[in-house]
Amino acid sequence: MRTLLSRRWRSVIGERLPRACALWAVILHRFAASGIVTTGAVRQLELMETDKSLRKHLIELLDGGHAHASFDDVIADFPPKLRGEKPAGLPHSAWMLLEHMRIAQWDILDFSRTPKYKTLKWPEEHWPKSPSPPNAVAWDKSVRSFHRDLGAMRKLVNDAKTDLFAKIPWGEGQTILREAMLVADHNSHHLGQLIDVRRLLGIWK
Ligand code: NI
Repeated sequence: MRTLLSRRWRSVIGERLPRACALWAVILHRFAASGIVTTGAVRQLELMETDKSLRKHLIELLDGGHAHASFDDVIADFPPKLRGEKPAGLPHSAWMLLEHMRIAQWDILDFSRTPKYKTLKWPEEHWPKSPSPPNAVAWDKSVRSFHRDLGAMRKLVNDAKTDLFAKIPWGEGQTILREAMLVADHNSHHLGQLIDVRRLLGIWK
């Protein structure tokens, strides 16, 4: 069907409006129904809204804390003298879990963005050698690195130029979508263990 708008204006509506709010979806649907804009432009808008929504959900998943305690809730006020303690019956201290989370997250981020990515050796390069941190500076450094790498993963996911579904060229079928979910999943798993450690040490609220 011939539309009432010129090709130029149809392309402006098709390309620029998708960046505007979802209300345009409703308005454009009306326009499409009356033939003012093409259904292709509406489809493009819907795809962009879906893409935006998926990125938003992934960021929420990475941030955690919606259905359980957040990283900061568990780590922030961890008493220095208990950071190397393995509670009876559990295999890990808080330091071991914190470092393992940091390393794994770094590893996944590194794989996601580095063509020359090199696999870490399991398990020796995934866990710290000692159950206790060498000092409080090392603990703080690990926490800061964790935040920095999580921020980098969020940025990668939030970047409209990142194709969440494209196969990572140096991988074996993995996508950024999969890697972001893996980070969130791995963090959530070990955060639960950290809460158990705190509970058994008598320092969980
Ligand atoms: Ni793990």
